[in-house]
Amino acid sequence: METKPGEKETPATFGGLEIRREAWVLRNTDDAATGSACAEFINLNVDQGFYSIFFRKAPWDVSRWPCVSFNYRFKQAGCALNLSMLVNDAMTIVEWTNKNIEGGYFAPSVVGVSEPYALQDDAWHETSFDLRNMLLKTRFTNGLPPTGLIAAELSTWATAVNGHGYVNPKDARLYIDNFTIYSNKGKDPAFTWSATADDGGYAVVFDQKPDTVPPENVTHTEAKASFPNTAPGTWFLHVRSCSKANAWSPVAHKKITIEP
Ligand SMILES: [Ca+2]
Repeated sequence: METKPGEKETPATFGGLEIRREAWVLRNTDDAATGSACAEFINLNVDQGFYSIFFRKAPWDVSRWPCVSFNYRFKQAGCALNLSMLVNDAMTIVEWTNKNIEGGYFAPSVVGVSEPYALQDDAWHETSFDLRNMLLKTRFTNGLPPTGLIAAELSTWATAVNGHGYVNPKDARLYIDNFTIYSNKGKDPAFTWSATADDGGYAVVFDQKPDTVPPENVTHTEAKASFPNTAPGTWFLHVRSCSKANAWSPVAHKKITIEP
């Protein structure tokens, strides 16, 4: 099924966050990078398990939507996972937790690393990669194929770290939030965030510094902000909420990149 420009995908057309092989995926409402829930990936097998969950099964146009990002939290150390997908029907691997073994099964399919290699320290982190750039630097150094670039079946897939097969701990837990496929093109960024009934307003700053703390003045009364005609570069949104009793929250930061 295809969506029209501007139309939002439904869960049916998205076809994501579902079981692929030897793993469970659940909705977890006890933890979240943002909001009130995340997805929980559970490894079912102790030896040689695939620990494979689809992030997104349905195809998408990589030239139009080249970038992928998500937040993650490993509850334990020791997982070895690739990000696996098909690009124009060929197996394509983005390394995530570690480098693949030289001469190993996945090595010929590696197009890049979702940098830096994943931190497995029971804290939330964000990772992102530009799949189109990776393909231009590896598989299509003479230019992209005229038929275009179609990716599908993006999932986790166990890999080996020491030549002895898959090594993810039995019952390993991995939390995922804010999975997004997107483009860095476009100069009119717009944001929304989760509001609570107790919010009286928000202090919002949009600048090019990572750690700005907005002063305690309400600049926005609704949980949204847009910044038309923003110049190319790396930008940061900084938001604090002010409760109806006039208590200010800590700052939330969100980084975005705008390509020329
Ligand atoms: Ca969430």
